[in-house]
Amino acid sequence: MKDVRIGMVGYKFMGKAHSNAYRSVPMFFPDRAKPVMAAICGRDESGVKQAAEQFGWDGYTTDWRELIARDDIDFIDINAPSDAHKEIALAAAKAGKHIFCEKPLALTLADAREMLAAAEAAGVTHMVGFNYRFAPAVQLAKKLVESGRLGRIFHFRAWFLQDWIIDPSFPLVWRLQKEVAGSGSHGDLGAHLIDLAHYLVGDMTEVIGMADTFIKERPLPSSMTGLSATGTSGKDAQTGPVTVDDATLFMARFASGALGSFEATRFAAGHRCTNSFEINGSLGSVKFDFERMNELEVYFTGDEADVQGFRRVLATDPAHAYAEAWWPAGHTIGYEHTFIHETVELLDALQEGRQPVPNFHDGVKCQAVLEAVDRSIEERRWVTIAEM
Ligand code: SOE
Repeated sequence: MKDVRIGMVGYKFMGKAHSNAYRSVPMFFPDRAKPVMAAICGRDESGVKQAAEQFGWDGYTTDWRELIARDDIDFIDINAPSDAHKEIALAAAKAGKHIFCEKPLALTLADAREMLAAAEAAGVTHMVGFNYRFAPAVQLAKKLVESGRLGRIFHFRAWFLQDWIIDPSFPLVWRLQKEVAGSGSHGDLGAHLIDLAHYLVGDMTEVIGMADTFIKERPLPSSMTGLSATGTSGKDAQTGPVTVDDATLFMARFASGALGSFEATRFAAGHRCTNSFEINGSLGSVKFDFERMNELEVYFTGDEADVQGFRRVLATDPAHAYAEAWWPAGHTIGYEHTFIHETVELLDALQEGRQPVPNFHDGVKCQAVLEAVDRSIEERRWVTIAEM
């Protein structure tokens, strides 16, 4: 089995999560191809050098074009801010490199389609980073839906709640600037919910939404990393407009006939990373909450009347996806494992000469729903996905 040599663009929050995944695969999935951490790229030389040393990369550069030009690099991992995705992906495809790109795939649906077309024309492998699919409890939900054990699906109800920008003095980081992030809670958090809905229940046909930006002006940042930042203050204080949504809610109809409701917000006090969904079918229901990501609550209508109720299934048994690679049953796993499993899917796909799932098709599908919701808000009407 051939080693897979990686060049990675971006080294902050997602860069750390991906680096950890590359380092962990050989230890926990030794039968897979080995990811070789060839080089990383970032704009700030001292920052990228320090990250290369800390995360264990063989080298670093401040110019992503250098990574793409290298013959000894097989695939490019793009986890820089969203406005950088398209240019790097197009150049990588042109050079025949396989591509892994963080979500949301692009700033617009048109850009996402261009990225997919370029990857397909080049015949390269493409993957998009919807990591929550890879939680074993989510895979169990998928299995229960797909095998028909929940019966006909009536409802998909999902909410992704965070609270890290409630303070009006929290600075205007890149995630709050439309030209860099594309959108706010909608593209950052809603994108995950949309992808989970596609994965678990299938395509949507129409949507209608509402959104708001509660804090419209914020201090400019003086420094930021991950989700933490400090703002300019005192005599240096400067502010700028928030150009993305703080919260977006929408309703959807699925092609299967199921009804969906979605809520993404960064203003839900006390909720740090509540990525949750519930699916209700004619034979039962499931409930997932990422903050308790090892568990899936399951209810079956067929249970005896005297023991009916939701049961808590701990998805750590050998019966559950990826569980055997980790610890004895009941010994739980965490956020970082979703990225490790995602990497295993990418490596398997490369090995088997197929596209991984989720790939740029899924990225485009998600982007179409994101944009349909935006259009429905602007035009105050139901928007069909077919018209996008
Ligand atoms: C920040 O809102 C963030 O880290 C998102 O960017 C991720 O995609 C999500 O998984 C958790 O929250």
